[in-house]
Amino acid sequence: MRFEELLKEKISLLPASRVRDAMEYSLLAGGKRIRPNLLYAAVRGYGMDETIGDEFACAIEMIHTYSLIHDDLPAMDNDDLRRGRPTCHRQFDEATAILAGDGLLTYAFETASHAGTDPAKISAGIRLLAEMAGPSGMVLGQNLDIFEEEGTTGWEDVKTIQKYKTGCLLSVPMMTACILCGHPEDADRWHRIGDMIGLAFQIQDDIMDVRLTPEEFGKSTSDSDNDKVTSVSLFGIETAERMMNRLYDDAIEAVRSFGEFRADEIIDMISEIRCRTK
Ligand code: GRG
Repeated sequence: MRFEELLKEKISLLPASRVRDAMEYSLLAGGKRIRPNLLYAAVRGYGMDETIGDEFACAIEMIHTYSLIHDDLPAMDNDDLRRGRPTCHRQFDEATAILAGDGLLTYAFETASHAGTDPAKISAGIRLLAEMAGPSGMVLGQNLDIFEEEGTTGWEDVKTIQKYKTGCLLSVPMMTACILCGHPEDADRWHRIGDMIGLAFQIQDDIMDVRLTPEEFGKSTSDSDNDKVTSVSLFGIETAERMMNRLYDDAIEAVRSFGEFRADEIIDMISEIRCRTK
Protein backbone atom coordinates (compact mmCIF):
# COMPACT_ATOMS: atom_id res chain seq x y z
CA MET A 1 0.00 0.00 0.00
CA ARG A 2 2.72 2.46 1.04
CA PHE A 3 4.74 1.43 -2.01
CA GLU A 4 1.77 2.00 -4.37
CA GLU A 5 1.38 5.52 -2.97
CA LEU A 6 5.09 6.10 -3.41
CA LEU A 7 4.96 5.12 -7.09
CA LYS A 8 1.92 7.35 -7.63
CA GLU A 9 3.74 10.24 -6.00
CA LYS A 10 6.83 9.76 -8.21
CA ILE A 11 4.69 9.79 -11.37
CA SER A 12 2.75 12.84 -10.17
CA LEU A 13 6.01 14.83 -10.13
CA LEU A 14 6.22 14.58 -13.93
CA PRO A 15 4.63 17.15 -16.26
CA ALA A 16 1.22 16.05 -17.58
CA SER A 17 1.56 14.37 -20.98
CA ARG A 18 0.45 11.37 -22.98
CA VAL A 19 3.72 9.60 -22.15
CA ARG A 20 3.18 10.21 -18.44
CA ASP A 21 -0.32 8.70 -18.74
CA ALA A 22 1.12 5.63 -20.45
CA MET A 23 3.88 5.27 -17.84
CA GLU A 24 1.28 5.50 -15.09
CA TYR A 25 -1.06 3.07 -16.86
CA SER A 26 1.58 0.34 -16.95
CA LEU A 27 3.34 1.09 -13.67
CA LEU A 28 0.14 1.16 -11.60
CA ALA A 29 -1.49 -1.81 -13.31
CA GLY A 30 -1.21 -4.08 -10.27
CA GLY A 31 2.03 -6.00 -10.71
CA LYS A 32 3.00 -8.34 -7.89
CA ARG A 33 5.83 -6.00 -6.77
CA ILE A 34 8.13 -8.96 -6.14
CA ARG A 35 11.34 -7.00 -6.72
CA PRO A 36 10.61 -4.03 -4.40
CA ASN A 37 9.31 -6.44 -1.76
CA LEU A 38 12.55 -8.42 -1.94
CA LEU A 39 14.53 -5.20 -1.53
CA TYR A 40 12.50 -4.11 1.51
CA ALA A 41 12.71 -7.58 3.10
CA ALA A 42 16.50 -7.60 2.64
CA VAL A 43 16.87 -4.09 4.11
CA ARG A 44 14.86 -5.17 7.17
CA GLY A 45 16.93 -8.37 7.32
CA TYR A 46 19.99 -6.15 7.79
CA GLY A 47 18.17 -4.48 10.68
CA MET A 48 17.64 -1.15 8.89
CA ASP A 49 14.51 0.96 8.33
CA GLU A 50 12.89 -0.06 5.04
CA THR A 51 12.41 3.55 3.91
CA ILE A 52 16.13 3.83 3.09
CA GLY A 53 15.28 1.59 0.11
CA ASP A 54 12.33 3.63 -1.21
CA GLU A 55 13.96 5.34 -4.21
CA PHE A 56 15.76 2.21 -5.38
CA ALA A 57 12.64 0.08 -4.89
CA CYS A 58 10.72 2.49 -7.15
CA ALA A 59 13.59 2.56 -9.65
CA ILE A 60 13.74 -1.23 -9.91
CA GLU A 61 9.97 -1.51 -10.42
CA MET A 62 10.13 1.21 -13.11
CA ILE A 63 12.88 -0.68 -14.94
CA HIS A 64 10.95 -3.94 -14.64
CA THR A 65 7.82 -2.26 -16.03
CA TYR A 66 9.75 -0.69 -18.93
CA SER A 67 11.09 -4.13 -19.83
CA LEU A 68 7.57 -5.58 -19.88
CA ILE A 69 6.25 -2.72 -22.07
CA HIS A 70 9.05 -3.15 -24.59
CA ASP A 71 8.89 -6.96 -24.47
CA ASP A 72 5.19 -6.78 -25.41
CA LEU A 73 5.77 -4.55 -28.47
CA PRO A 74 5.02 -5.85 -31.99
CA ALA A 75 8.78 -5.88 -32.74
CA MET A 76 9.33 -8.25 -29.81
CA ASP A 77 6.60 -10.59 -28.47
CA ASN A 78 3.61 -8.70 -29.90
CA ASP A 79 1.40 -9.45 -26.90
CA ASP A 80 -2.08 -8.08 -26.17
CA LEU A 81 -2.43 -8.71 -22.47
CA ARG A 82 -0.24 -7.74 -19.51
CA ARG A 83 -1.06 -7.53 -15.82
CA GLY A 84 -4.62 -8.49 -16.75
CA ARG A 85 -5.11 -5.44 -18.99
CA PRO A 86 -4.40 -4.50 -22.62
CA THR A 87 -0.66 -4.03 -23.16
CA CYS A 88 0.61 -0.43 -23.29
CA HIS A 89 0.80 -0.29 -27.11
CA ARG A 90 -2.74 -1.71 -27.40
CA GLN A 91 -4.14 0.78 -24.89
CA PHE A 92 -2.22 3.75 -26.37
CA ASP A 93 -0.19 3.25 -29.56
CA GLU A 94 3.21 1.87 -30.44
CA ALA A 95 5.10 5.18 -30.41
CA THR A 96 3.67 6.07 -27.00
CA ALA A 97 4.55 2.63 -25.61
CA ILE A 98 8.16 2.98 -26.79
CA LEU A 99 8.34 6.41 -25.14
CA ALA A 100 6.70 5.12 -21.95
CA GLY A 101 9.41 2.44 -21.70
CA ASP A 102 12.14 5.00 -22.39
CA GLY A 103 10.57 7.34 -19.84
CA LEU A 104 10.42 4.69 -17.12
CA LEU A 105 14.01 3.60 -17.75
CA THR A 106 15.46 7.10 -17.54
CA TYR A 107 13.17 8.23 -14.73
CA ALA A 108 14.28 5.18 -12.73
CA PHE A 109 17.83 6.51 -12.58
CA GLU A 110 16.67 10.04 -11.79
CA THR A 111 14.58 8.61 -8.95
CA ALA A 112 17.44 6.47 -7.58
CA SER A 113 19.75 9.49 -7.62
CA HIS A 114 17.44 11.17 -5.09
CA ALA A 115 17.91 8.46 -2.44
CA GLY A 116 18.60 10.15 0.88
CA THR A 117 21.78 8.32 1.77
CA ASP A 118 25.56 8.48 1.44
CA PRO A 119 26.47 9.57 -2.15
CA ALA A 120 29.00 6.72 -2.43
CA LYS A 121 26.21 4.19 -1.77
CA ILE A 122 23.91 5.91 -4.26
CA SER A 123 26.56 5.85 -6.94
CA ALA A 124 27.38 2.16 -6.28
CA GLY A 125 23.64 1.33 -6.37
CA ILE A 126 23.13 3.19 -9.64
CA ARG A 127 26.14 1.50 -11.24
CA LEU A 128 24.85 -1.91 -10.15
CA LEU A 129 21.36 -1.18 -11.48
CA ALA A 130 22.76 -0.07 -14.85
CA GLU A 131 24.96 -3.17 -15.11
CA MET A 132 22.17 -5.57 -14.21
CA ALA A 133 19.53 -3.95 -16.44
CA GLY A 134 21.69 -3.04 -19.43
CA PRO A 135 23.75 -4.75 -22.13
CA SER A 136 25.69 -6.85 -19.59
CA GLY A 137 22.45 -7.92 -17.90
CA MET A 138 18.77 -7.99 -18.82
CA VAL A 139 19.18 -6.36 -22.25
CA LEU A 140 21.81 -8.99 -23.08
CA GLY A 141 19.36 -11.71 -21.98
CA GLN A 142 16.64 -10.30 -24.21
CA ASN A 143 19.13 -10.12 -27.10
CA LEU A 144 20.11 -13.77 -26.60
CA ASP A 145 16.47 -14.77 -26.35
CA ILE A 146 15.42 -13.01 -29.56
CA PHE A 147 18.43 -13.47 -31.82
CA GLU A 148 20.08 -16.67 -30.66
CA GLU A 149 16.81 -18.53 -30.41
CA GLU A 150 17.26 -20.60 -33.55
CA GLY A 151 20.53 -21.98 -32.19
CA THR A 152 19.01 -22.52 -28.73
CA THR A 153 18.58 -26.23 -28.42
CA GLY A 154 19.67 -27.25 -24.95
CA TRP A 155 19.14 -26.51 -21.30
CA GLU A 156 22.54 -24.79 -20.92
CA ASP A 157 21.51 -22.20 -23.56
CA VAL A 158 18.12 -21.68 -21.92
CA LYS A 159 19.73 -21.27 -18.49
CA THR A 160 22.16 -18.64 -19.82
CA ILE A 161 19.30 -16.66 -21.37
CA GLN A 162 17.25 -16.80 -18.16
CA LYS A 163 20.23 -15.90 -15.95
CA TYR A 164 20.44 -12.57 -17.74
CA LYS A 165 16.84 -11.95 -18.75
CA THR A 166 15.14 -12.86 -15.47
CA GLY A 167 17.89 -13.50 -12.89
CA CYS A 168 19.57 -10.10 -13.09
CA LEU A 169 16.49 -8.12 -12.12
CA LEU A 170 15.64 -10.57 -9.35
CA SER A 171 19.17 -10.39 -7.91
CA VAL A 172 19.41 -6.61 -7.99
CA PRO A 173 16.97 -5.93 -5.09
CA MET A 174 19.01 -7.89 -2.52
CA MET A 175 22.31 -6.70 -3.98
CA THR A 176 21.10 -3.10 -3.73
CA ALA A 177 19.91 -3.68 -0.18
CA CYS A 178 23.31 -4.94 0.96
CA ILE A 179 24.99 -1.88 -0.61
CA LEU A 180 22.54 0.55 1.02
CA CYS A 181 22.95 -1.22 4.37
CA GLY A 182 26.75 -1.07 4.28
CA HIS A 183 27.45 -4.74 3.46
CA PRO A 184 28.73 -4.66 -0.15
CA GLU A 185 30.81 -7.78 0.60
CA ASP A 186 27.54 -9.80 0.48
CA ALA A 187 26.69 -8.77 -3.11
CA ASP A 188 28.14 -11.84 -4.85
CA ARG A 189 26.29 -14.22 -2.57
CA TRP A 190 23.02 -12.41 -3.20
CA HIS A 191 23.73 -12.53 -6.91
CA ARG A 192 24.00 -16.33 -6.77
CA ILE A 193 20.81 -16.55 -4.70
CA GLY A 194 19.01 -14.20 -7.12
CA ASP A 195 20.09 -16.40 -10.03
CA MET A 196 18.56 -19.45 -8.35
CA ILE A 197 15.32 -17.59 -7.64
CA GLY A 198 15.33 -16.24 -11.23
CA LEU A 199 15.69 -19.68 -12.79
CA ALA A 200 13.06 -21.20 -10.47
CA PHE A 201 10.76 -18.26 -11.28
CA GLN A 202 11.25 -18.77 -15.01
CA ILE A 203 10.55 -22.51 -14.81
CA GLN A 204 7.39 -21.64 -12.86
CA ASP A 205 6.47 -19.20 -15.67
CA ASP A 206 7.03 -21.98 -18.23
CA ILE A 207 4.73 -24.30 -16.26
CA MET A 208 2.00 -21.64 -15.92
CA ASP A 209 2.39 -20.77 -19.60
CA VAL A 210 1.07 -24.23 -20.52
CA ARG A 211 -1.28 -24.78 -17.57
CA LEU A 212 -3.15 -21.46 -17.44
CA THR A 213 -5.32 -19.55 -19.88
CA PRO A 214 -4.20 -15.98 -20.70
CA GLU A 215 -7.08 -14.68 -18.53
CA GLU A 216 -5.97 -16.75 -15.52
CA PHE A 217 -2.30 -15.85 -16.11
CA GLY A 218 -3.02 -12.14 -16.69
CA LYS A 219 -0.74 -12.12 -19.74
CA SER A 220 -0.47 -13.81 -23.09
CA THR A 221 0.65 -17.44 -22.91
CA SER A 222 2.77 -16.97 -26.00
CA ASP A 223 5.79 -19.22 -25.33
CA SER A 224 3.91 -22.49 -25.74
CA ASP A 225 2.06 -21.09 -28.81
CA ASN A 226 5.38 -20.02 -30.39
CA ASP A 227 7.08 -23.41 -29.85
CA LYS A 228 9.82 -21.82 -27.74
CA VAL A 229 12.46 -24.03 -26.14
CA THR A 230 11.62 -23.97 -22.42
CA SER A 231 12.14 -26.15 -19.35
CA VAL A 232 8.72 -27.70 -20.00
CA SER A 233 9.33 -28.38 -23.72
CA LEU A 234 12.71 -29.96 -22.85
CA PHE A 235 11.83 -32.00 -19.76
CA GLY A 236 8.03 -32.15 -19.39
CA ILE A 237 5.94 -30.61 -16.62
CA GLU A 238 6.70 -33.06 -13.78
CA THR A 239 10.48 -32.85 -14.15
CA ALA A 240 10.30 -29.07 -14.59
CA GLU A 241 8.31 -28.89 -11.36
CA ARG A 242 10.94 -30.96 -9.50
CA MET A 243 13.72 -28.73 -10.85
CA MET A 244 11.83 -25.61 -9.78
CA ASN A 245 11.27 -26.95 -6.24
CA ARG A 246 14.92 -27.92 -5.91
CA LEU A 247 16.04 -24.43 -6.94
CA TYR A 248 13.68 -22.73 -4.48
CA ASP A 249 14.89 -25.11 -1.72
CA ASP A 250 18.52 -24.34 -2.55
CA ALA A 251 17.85 -20.58 -2.56
CA ILE A 252 16.17 -20.81 0.86
CA GLU A 253 19.05 -22.87 2.24
CA ALA A 254 21.57 -20.33 0.93
CA VAL A 255 19.68 -17.44 2.59
CA ARG A 256 19.50 -19.39 5.85
CA SER A 257 23.28 -19.81 5.92
CA PHE A 258 23.90 -16.05 5.89
CA GLY A 259 25.68 -15.06 9.13
CA GLU A 260 24.47 -11.81 10.65
CA PHE A 261 21.42 -11.45 8.46
CA ARG A 262 17.83 -11.97 9.78
CA ALA A 263 16.68 -14.37 7.12
CA ASP A 264 13.06 -15.15 8.07
CA GLU A 265 11.34 -12.51 6.01
CA ILE A 266 13.24 -13.18 2.78
CA ILE A 267 12.61 -16.90 3.24
CA ASP A 268 8.87 -16.20 3.67
CA MET A 269 8.95 -14.10 0.51
CA ILE A 270 10.67 -16.82 -1.51
CA SER A 271 8.02 -19.25 -0.23
CA GLU A 272 5.28 -16.82 -1.31
CA ILE A 273 6.84 -16.46 -4.79
CA ARG A 274 6.94 -20.26 -5.00
CA CYS A 275 3.17 -20.38 -4.34
CA ARG A 276 2.26 -17.63 -6.83
CA THR A 277 -0.66 -18.34 -9.14
CA LYS A 278 0.05 -15.64 -11.78
C1 GRG B 1 12.78 -5.46 -23.32
C2 GRG B 1 15.14 -5.17 -22.47
C3 GRG B 1 13.87 -5.91 -22.44
C4 GRG B 1 13.78 -6.96 -21.63
C5 GRG B 1 12.58 -7.78 -21.47
C6 GRG B 1 11.13 -8.88 -18.63
C7 GRG B 1 11.54 -9.35 -19.97
C8 GRG B 1 12.84 -8.89 -20.52
C9 GRG B 1 10.71 -10.10 -20.67
C10 GRG B 1 9.35 -10.49 -20.22
C11 GRG B 1 9.07 -11.90 -20.57
C12 GRG B 1 9.34 -12.84 -19.46
C13 GRG B 1 8.41 -13.99 -19.38
C14 GRG B 1 10.31 -12.65 -18.60
C15 GRG B 1 10.71 -13.54 -17.51
C16 GRG B 1 9.77 -13.60 -16.33
C17 GRG B 1 9.25 -12.32 -15.92
C18 GRG B 1 10.19 -11.24 -15.78
C19 GRG B 1 7.94 -12.23 -15.69
C20 GRG B 1 7.25 -11.03 -15.26
O1 GRG B 1 7.57 -10.70 -13.93
P1 GRG B 1 6.44 -10.69 -12.78
O2 GRG B 1 5.72 -12.02 -12.77
O3 GRG B 1 5.47 -9.58 -13.35
O4 GRG B 1 7.07 -10.26 -11.51
P2 GRG B 1 4.51 -8.53 -12.59
O5 GRG B 1 3.56 -8.10 -13.67
O6 GRG B 1 3.81 -9.24 -11.46
O7 GRG B 1 5.38 -7.42 -12.12
